Amino acid sequence: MVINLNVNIMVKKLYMVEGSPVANAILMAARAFDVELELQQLDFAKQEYLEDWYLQINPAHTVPALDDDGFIVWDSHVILIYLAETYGSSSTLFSNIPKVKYKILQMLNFNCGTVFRRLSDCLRPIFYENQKTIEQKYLESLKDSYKVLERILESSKFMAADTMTIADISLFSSIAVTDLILPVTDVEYPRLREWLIDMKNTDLYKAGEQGVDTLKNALDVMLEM
Ligand SMILES: N[C@@H](CCC(=O)N[C@@H](CS)C(=O)NCC(=O)O)C(=O)O
Repeated sequence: MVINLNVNIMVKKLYMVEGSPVANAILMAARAFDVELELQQLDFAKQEYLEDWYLQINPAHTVPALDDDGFIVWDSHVILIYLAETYGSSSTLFSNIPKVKYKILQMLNFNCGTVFRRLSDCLRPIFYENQKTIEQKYLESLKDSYKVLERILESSKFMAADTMTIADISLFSSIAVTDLILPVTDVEYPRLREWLIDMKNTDLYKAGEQGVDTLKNALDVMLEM
């Protein structure tokens, strides 16, 4: 009798907080690549992310961080690439073709350095300083991001290619939340609105929807909306 021992029993643990847009991106990608994750929620109210044990995992004290059987990767954008290259070889969400790959990396970087950072500028004062309103200057910089993405969607159906890639997952994880504080209107940003709706209609969103709802509920309370 031959017993198939080729079963993946390695533990993949994701350190996260429910509602984090960047953690949501990983939950959606894990669904896409059929990767099972054990979720470890950090208690942000108690600043668990600053505790010594977590700084050993992620010296930059951010979530998400992935521990794949002892190999630790942090920063959602890098985790997305790691999951795609390690578990998504048959998927079209990433590519080894240089000109496709660099477009994907470009847009992941745009989310990391611009869209998510601008979203954080809006959210940090609310969650860390109990502010009840979002400063106009932060909303203006979000508008600029919308305009950039609208322009990008003039020449491709998705953010980095004509098919969905991990860049869409990453940017969607931000825009699904920015939409709550600065609606992506059909009139001003028709392509971005259509992309947002298309992304919400994917099966992947089932893995991220709860996180968006959690953040929406928290914002409703904090902003007394
Ligand atoms: N570029 C990072 C950003 C991660 C990030 O800022 N996560 C927030 C939660 S949404 C966090 O952990 N904040 C705690 C801190 O900055 O100390 C990524 O994509 O993973």
